[in-house]
Amino acid sequence: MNKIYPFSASKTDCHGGGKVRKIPNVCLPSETLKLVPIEGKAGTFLRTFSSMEIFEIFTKFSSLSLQCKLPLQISQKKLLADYYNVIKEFGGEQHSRHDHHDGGWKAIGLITSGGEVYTDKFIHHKPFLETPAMQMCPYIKEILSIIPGSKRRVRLMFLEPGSIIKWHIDRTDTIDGAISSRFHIPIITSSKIEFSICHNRCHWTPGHIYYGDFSFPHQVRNNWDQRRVHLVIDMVPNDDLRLLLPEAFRHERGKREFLRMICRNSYLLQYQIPQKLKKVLELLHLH
Ligand SMILES: O=C(O)CCC(=O)C(=O)O
Repeated sequence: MNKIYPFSASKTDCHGGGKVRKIPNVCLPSETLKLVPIEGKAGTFLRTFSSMEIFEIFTKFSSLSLQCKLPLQISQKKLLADYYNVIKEFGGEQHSRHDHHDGGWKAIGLITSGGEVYTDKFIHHKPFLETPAMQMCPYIKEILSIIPGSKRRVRLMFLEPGSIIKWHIDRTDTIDGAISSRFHIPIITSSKIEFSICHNRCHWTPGHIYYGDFSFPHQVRNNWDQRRVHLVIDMVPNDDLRLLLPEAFRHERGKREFLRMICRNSYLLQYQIPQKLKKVLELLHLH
């Protein structure tokens, strides 16, 4: 964590003809400047905020919750059995948003636009269909049948050891909208994974279904020495689905809408615009 060290110095350190004189701090020679850590509550506060992104500070200040658990129990054993069936036949293919990861983010599609295992984008006029990999997942089919509403993409998603999913936003992935909402069921994971949606630290564990609002900036770091595996289910938002979320979470919709706009703009300024400018400069340099 970053340390905050304001400059401070003694007022009697500057010497003039052997006699110690009191002079203002501004003319002290640099070797007399000392770094003093700020202690107490102010120090803790500054250290915490200096290590955060601006959008994290907004959601932390307003105590905005962007994740919750659904009241449904999942059998970890049955889910693992489906996963092992699938990986006997299929490997993962890299996520097509290469700007969002370092190469270690992969997926096997169980429901995709068009029904091909390795299509991870929505293709206009191609409906969401089960892929051949879904035939190996009797338990996942059972889970999907108890979550109310239409399914969009359903994927087994991997994050390889040491890999990173960089801060990014998925604009339309929110239960507050009308297009898509994302649910995760961890299959293989560890407490060493660092997963954040703005300032919310997501310690998601197997045996549960979680909702996360991925329309806010989020990132994942796999600091573990094994592959992290999640089942990721994208659903068309609907009221039955919303009723599965805790009441307090549902009631924060207005607050989320306001902060979503602020966090998106902060993300654009901090990440997206500089990245785009860099690309333009690289192109100009090449030609
Ligand atoms: O795998 C995760 O936990 C993050 C997922 C993610 O970044 C995404 O779905 O856009």
